[in-house]
Amino acid sequence: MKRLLWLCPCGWLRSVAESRDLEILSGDIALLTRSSIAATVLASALLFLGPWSSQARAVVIYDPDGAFRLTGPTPNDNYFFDIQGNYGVGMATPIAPNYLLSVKHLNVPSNNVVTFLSSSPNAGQYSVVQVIDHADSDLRLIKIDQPLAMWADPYFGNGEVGKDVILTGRGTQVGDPVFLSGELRGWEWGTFDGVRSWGENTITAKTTVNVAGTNTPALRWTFDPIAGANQGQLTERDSGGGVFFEEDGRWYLAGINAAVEAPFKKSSGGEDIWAALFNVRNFFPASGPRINQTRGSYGYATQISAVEDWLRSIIVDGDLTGSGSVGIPDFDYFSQVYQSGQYDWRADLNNDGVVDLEDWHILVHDIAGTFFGDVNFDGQVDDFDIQQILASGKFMAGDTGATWADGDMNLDGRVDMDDILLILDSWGSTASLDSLMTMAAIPEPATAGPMMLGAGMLLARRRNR
Ligand SMILES: [Ca+2]
Ligand SMILES: [Ca+2]
Ligand SMILES: [Ca+2]
Repeated sequence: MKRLLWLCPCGWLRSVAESRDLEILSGDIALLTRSSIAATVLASALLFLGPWSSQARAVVIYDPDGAFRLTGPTPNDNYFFDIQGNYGVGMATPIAPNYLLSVKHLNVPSNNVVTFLSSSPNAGQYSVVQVIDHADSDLRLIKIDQPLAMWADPYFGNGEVGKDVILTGRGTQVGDPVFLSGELRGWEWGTFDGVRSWGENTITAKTTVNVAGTNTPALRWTFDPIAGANQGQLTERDSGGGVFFEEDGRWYLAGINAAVEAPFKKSSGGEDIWAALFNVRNFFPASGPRINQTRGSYGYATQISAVEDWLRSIIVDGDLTGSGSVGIPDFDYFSQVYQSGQYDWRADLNNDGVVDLEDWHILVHDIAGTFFGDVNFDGQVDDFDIQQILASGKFMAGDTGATWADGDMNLDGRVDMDDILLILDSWGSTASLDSLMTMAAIPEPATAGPMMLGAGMLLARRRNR
């Protein structure tokens, strides 16, 4: 493979001259994909050598302008490009209907916008109404004015190291190859064009990097010379792009692109080389002694799991639909989450790792400030609620997909005596017990008797408290 790289005419690599005024580990960064370059080189070489069957990456390989990045589609039905918005020259990733994560160091004005691709379920432009910068990392939380259709699950576990990840960004084209003592070591950062790209890598360490004046908790990977694996590295202006991995069939946002190791010098005090190197041995860093290790350059993303408490303190507020208030739509959303059995961190209101009826109680009582049975959401549990339940016609009708407004209080899709028990527990002083008894008497005689008895027992219990 390396021999083929050597033999290859490399005239296809773009020659770029661009001013570089970035500081180490604080510049805007971008992404290029090494193996696609290697594959292109290999393909070029093989074309001279004999018949060549095209590969899936051909669309990238043979694009004359961005030929050496994977510019799409991304894996999983373009998920990674659909879910992210453009923010300044970088990107932002939503983690709730109305909150996105990006980076401080892009210095995007606070009144900016986030724009999604027209192909995305989130398609359109959203106004930023608030930015909240994290005090001890490069992260910026962005609040927008309208709820999105799709967002990512942030990763709050402890298992990042060893995970294969998807890197995403909007960075530069690929520049000139970089040689040291005649040996290919990587490629310079090319022209910035804002085109999105993606690649793959593996998280190898948790560390901290100095970005935006903070010691940012970070996930680290290396740009390894692995052909055919979409091995990616960040370059200029990929800041804010998401780093994702899959676990148990679900994709998680593990990090936000923050920094990349650059520049390098061929001699102490020599010219800065802004490049993605797959072997940094015998180069000099921006300052300091010659690097003795044989390794790829490092890339870094801010570790989302390190800021879980911060995110929860802002986002986990019961407004599950991102409407700006808490009400029946949030109850219905919670019901969907609960019934699906899937974990939604925003619905885990007591932060115990599960979404269950304890969270439901917190949402209805503590956050929304109402009671089970207040189906018309006026703060009272009374005759009007019972009338609404009766009018919906779902009482004792089996599993009808009933919602809060129908009278389903325990989130099983039915309106039955289990719900009546919950309603009895919050029965208001203005309510008429007759209406509740009328309701409980509706079923056929065969079942009405025990139910009446049950209701009577509960009422007795309640009075005795
Ligand atoms: Ca919980
Ligand atoms: Ca009510
Ligand atoms: Ca129910």
